[in-house]
Amino acid sequence: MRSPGKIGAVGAAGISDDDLVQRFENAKQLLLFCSRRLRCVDGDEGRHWFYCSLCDMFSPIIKTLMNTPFLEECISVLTRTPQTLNTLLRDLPDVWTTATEGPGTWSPYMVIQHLIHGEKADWIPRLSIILHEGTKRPFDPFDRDALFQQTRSEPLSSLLDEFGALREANLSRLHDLNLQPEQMEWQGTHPALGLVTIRQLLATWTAHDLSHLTQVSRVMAKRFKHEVGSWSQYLSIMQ
Ligand code: NI
Repeated sequence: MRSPGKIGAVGAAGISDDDLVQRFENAKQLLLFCSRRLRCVDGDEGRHWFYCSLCDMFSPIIKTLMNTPFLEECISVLTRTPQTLNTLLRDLPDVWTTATEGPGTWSPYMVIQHLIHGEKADWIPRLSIILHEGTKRPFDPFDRDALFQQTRSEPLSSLLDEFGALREANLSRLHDLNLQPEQMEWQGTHPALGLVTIRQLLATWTAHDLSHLTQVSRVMAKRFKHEVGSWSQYLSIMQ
């Protein structure tokens, strides 16, 4: 294995255009097959060197390819959300999972219903519309209250299972799409917001998970707003 220091020397010595093109192609292959194992080890004008532990080799990556780490950042959170909610909520007494912040607000149970709806109707379907129809066809409106019109009676554990299975299937589809860096800027038409990009859609999918994790924690904490007494003023989540 060559050391990062030696790679710096290779870069300083310069390489032919043909060699650079070949290395660039190698880098793209690395990104396709080994993106979880890539580690940035050096950088210089317009290029970053990456080391892949699977291939035991280094490759230069032109900065325009740096979108793929963004995709990995999204996937690293999106993968964890079902297990985070599972750990937090499964088998909790119903008083925690059915609590709300008052009339018209959601309980943790309802948040899971909403996340299930998003997996079915929002993220991947909208990504698919952008990929296949671009800006021509606006996304179908996402009715965030529609699912609550049909009351679901199954236990929360079933909903957690369903959310986990849907998320796993959607991340598998995302992986199979093999999105290329330039596709991150492809645009679609949101019915209310107008033009949005694939990059923004994926970032929103990720931040939306984190937003609802915050919501679940807040709803649960507020059950004890009065129980904590004067300490309430020290807990920002109670405000
Ligand atoms: Ni939401």
